[in-house]
Amino acid sequence: MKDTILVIGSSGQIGTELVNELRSVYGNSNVIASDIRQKKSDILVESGPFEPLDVMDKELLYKIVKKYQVTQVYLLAALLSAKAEQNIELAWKLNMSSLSYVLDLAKEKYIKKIFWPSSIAVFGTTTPSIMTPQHTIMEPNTVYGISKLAGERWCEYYHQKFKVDVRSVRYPGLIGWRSQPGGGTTDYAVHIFYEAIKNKSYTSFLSENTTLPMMYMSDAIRATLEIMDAVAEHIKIRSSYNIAGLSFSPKELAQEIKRYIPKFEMHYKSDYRQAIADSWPQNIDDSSAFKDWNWKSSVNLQEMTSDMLKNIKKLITE
Ligand code: AKB
Repeated sequence: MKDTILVIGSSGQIGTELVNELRSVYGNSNVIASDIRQKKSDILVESGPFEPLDVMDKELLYKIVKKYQVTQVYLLAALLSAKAEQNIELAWKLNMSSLSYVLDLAKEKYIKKIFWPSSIAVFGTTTPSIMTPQHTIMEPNTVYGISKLAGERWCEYYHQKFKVDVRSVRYPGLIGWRSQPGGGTTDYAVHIFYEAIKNKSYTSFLSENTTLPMMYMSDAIRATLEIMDAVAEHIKIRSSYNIAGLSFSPKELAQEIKRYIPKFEMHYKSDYRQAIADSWPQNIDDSSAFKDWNWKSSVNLQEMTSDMLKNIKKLITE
């Protein structure tokens, strides 16, 4: 049987790119984009089906799944780390009920496969921060991190008890030019490029030496498709896999941008997001993902910087 895919949260940073990629693999009409908001002049709406959906509306979710006979769900809707701290009830409710509804869809055999992203936010200040292992101390102190850790436990539970085929990676901060991030602690690493091109200056809300795990969007999309394509028996970890890409500080990124824009000036003014970043690892050991499904990142800091600058310049001048 042909697969029909529902992407929940399709207007967000990952969704925008993932829907395009999935449509090129599965065909436009077999990938249903859905989001609570629909972007104006949204390319995703023009290239294939779009359904407005508040994922906390369980009835509507079930209706859409039945209408299109959906077989796979990519659940990307979530409140990210910084925004979640400002609305803890909504963050907990949205992040947990969406996952619980989608896991139940698979348990009740409406769908066959789920992708649900976890995050490096599952780690906390007591986690070893250098080459953070796959299995380690996990005591997150943000509502986002707590919801992702709880989500990981639910995924493993549903896999063990009900044979639900759910797959997950712990995304680092994601950097891409096709869409803007919203409400994360790692968002500075995208905003900096727009400000460098437009104003030749940027004020970072994280301090200069705050090193965090990051990843270029092309690698993140490839990781997502590769884990979903892998043979089920190879996916030994049903909570979520560590995946690593790049690792850099605001200062190192600024230095790299300066190679292309020599007049670029970087300033620092930390805010509440600094404490969140300080609780996260600096870099990640992703050897389990490599061993089980052959994961390997491919984009380095130099390649990412030049690609971001080239494409954002084009976007701004178009
Ligand atoms: C965030 O900053 O909240 C996200 C994440 C690391 O999950 N980008």
